[in-house]
Amino acid sequence: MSGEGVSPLEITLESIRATASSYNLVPGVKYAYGTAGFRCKAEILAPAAYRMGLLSALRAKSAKAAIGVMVTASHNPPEDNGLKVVEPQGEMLLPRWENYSTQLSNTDSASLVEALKDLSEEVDVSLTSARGKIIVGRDTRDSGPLISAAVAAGAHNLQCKVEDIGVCTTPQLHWIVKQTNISKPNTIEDYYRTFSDSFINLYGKSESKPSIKVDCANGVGAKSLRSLAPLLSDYIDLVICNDGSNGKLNENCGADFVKLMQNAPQGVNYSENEHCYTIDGDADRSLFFFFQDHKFNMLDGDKIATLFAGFLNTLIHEAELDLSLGVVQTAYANGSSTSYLHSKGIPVVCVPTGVKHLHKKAEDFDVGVYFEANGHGTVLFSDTAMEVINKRAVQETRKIQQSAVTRLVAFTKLINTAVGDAVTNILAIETILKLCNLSPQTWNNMYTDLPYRQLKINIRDRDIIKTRDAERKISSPEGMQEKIDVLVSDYSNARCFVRPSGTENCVRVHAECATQREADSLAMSVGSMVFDFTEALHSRL
Ligand code: G16
Repeated sequence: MSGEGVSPLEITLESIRATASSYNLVPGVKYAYGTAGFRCKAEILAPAAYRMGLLSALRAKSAKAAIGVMVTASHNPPEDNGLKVVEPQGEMLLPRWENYSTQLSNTDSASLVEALKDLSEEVDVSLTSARGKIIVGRDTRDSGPLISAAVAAGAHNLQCKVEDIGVCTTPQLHWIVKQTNISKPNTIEDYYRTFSDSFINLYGKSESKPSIKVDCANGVGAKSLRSLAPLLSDYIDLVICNDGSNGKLNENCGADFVKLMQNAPQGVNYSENEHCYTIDGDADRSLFFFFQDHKFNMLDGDKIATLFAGFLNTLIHEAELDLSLGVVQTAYANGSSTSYLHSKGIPVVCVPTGVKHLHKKAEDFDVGVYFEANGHGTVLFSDTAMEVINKRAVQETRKIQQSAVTRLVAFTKLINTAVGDAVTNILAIETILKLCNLSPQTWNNMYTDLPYRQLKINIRDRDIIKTRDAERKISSPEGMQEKIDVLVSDYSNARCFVRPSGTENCVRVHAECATQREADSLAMSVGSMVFDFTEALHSRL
């Protein structure tokens, strides 16, 4: 349709009608914006990706800013893919817009124009309003270019500018979106320069140059570290393992595998006491590990949180700053980590799984340290904190206080505050270990993890399980929590919870006990109870 008398809105709607027919819904597929966006088999993702292009364009128009769309399924297998939408300040998509995303992604092509018109009214933004901008990035999956193109097609239908930055890590995209919206240097090269400069500034030279091994899960983290390594080569040797040249993404390696199996990734030839890390498929989580007397030791997100919180707490006290510091965890946090933080007088808050929940809660503190046990996390500094720290850095003349506040300023620059970043967190951990003269053993011995076991259980419909109390209890189906309580009561000092995954088609069981054998046994009994319970429910339907 063209010619005189045709309104810009009609032209826009017509272009949607024309494109939508190439992205019809797949019969029987229901999309949902889960723990971290959409995630499913890549072959069925394009219709949702196209609709997310439309929705992100609308979000960009409503925010009058750049919005990010990351095409990744992170820790999932190579045949999956997913979408994470990034808000203007680098945060996760707002809950209200998550709901719109789920609704729109399930709207058939014929109803799409009407649904968009309704949505534009609801959010009070014209579909033809001034152009917004979408920045699209993707991980290394083969399906990435196709899914990115579907996102771009949706955004173009709403005349939204699309900048495809190609293969990048999820945290790089978050950082680029944030930097773009505050008109600061915002290219991938700027990212490498910013964080390598910050690292060099705080880390300084050492007599010997340590070698640090990183299991990159055969994912995009390898690309990032390869770019960073030469910039840091006078200070540390970054040894990249599982770079994707000889192995499958997330298969027998990567942070999710290591955390779940409590074992070393394949493809890393370690030396005793060497600093090793494992990151996930899109490089937004990292775990530390080392071998001592050939024994594998993993320091997870909880240990990283205690390291960061302890370091920052000391600096805040030494600098005599009046700033609140707290740690945000989820139900997966090891009980020992929570007790340890309490014993140090550091407040701890528990929220449901998902970076979006932790990030939001961490904003309640001047300095909010948030980590999931699986390695997602970062540190947030409130505007007040930044003001206080930067002002004191200029005014302070006393030696100890000045040194502490100088380190604080430098640390704020080493952290990717937009979102948890596996790569910059590695640099921050290495810096703290060096400045505090901490060996992996000393760090690890700060507290001893309670033995735990995590299981994935496949049931017919994970959505029938609803939780409460930050996912520590089941609210429905009725009677299931009571059964868990009975099973837990057979063990001393035990806890166990069950929750539906928001990224995989399974429910997760987490059990923590006094011994590994008990944790294994409790997880197994709860897992099989959940399976039998839900099967019985289905047979009654
Ligand atoms: C995503 C989220 C994390 C969450 C993880 C597992 O991580 O960003 O917050 O812990 O999924 O979630 P669930 O247990 O609901 O499957 P990633 O690294 O896969 O993007």
